[in-house]
Amino acid sequence: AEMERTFIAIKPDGVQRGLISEIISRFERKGFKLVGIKIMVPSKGFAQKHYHALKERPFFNGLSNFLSSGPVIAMVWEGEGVIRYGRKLIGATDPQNSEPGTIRGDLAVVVGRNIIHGSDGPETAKDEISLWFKPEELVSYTNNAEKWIYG
Ligand code: DAT
Ligand code: MG
Repeated sequence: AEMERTFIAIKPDGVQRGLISEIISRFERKGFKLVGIKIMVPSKGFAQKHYHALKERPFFNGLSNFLSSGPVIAMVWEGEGVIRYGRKLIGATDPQNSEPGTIRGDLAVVVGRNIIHGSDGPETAKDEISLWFKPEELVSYTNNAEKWIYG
């Protein structure tokens, strides 16, 4: 299997709304493997770093304030195709356009409160994982179900 890793974060709205276990369970039931997880309140500077690619956008300041407004669940998930498929589980950026069955489609209404972040490609996955996690915070292990998930 072509294993890869992606960075997934439950934003402060998802945490406050009690959606942590709901969101984790969707990745877990799919067959992806959790290799890193922590709860933290990012500083505004940290949030700006995370969203640096969007610094010219009009919503950048509000977005950075929002991400730093409360606890975030930061995670790294591993699996075949997890970067691209994680984005499918999450759904479109604007929940008004997210399909039913996706996390944002089922659980969110407006773009400014879309409850979850996921890396959008291999490069951003690498950058975001190293921004949020030290190497020793990530755990490599064999899950016994893997042979049933991957054959
Ligand atoms: P995504 O989170 O789907 O990768 P993105 O990287 O383009 O989307 O934007 C990051 C976040 O910024 C997004 O989850 C919500 C916020 N955002 C995006 N577009 C926005 C807009 N037009 N107005 C307000 N917030 C927006
Ligand atoms: Mg993005």
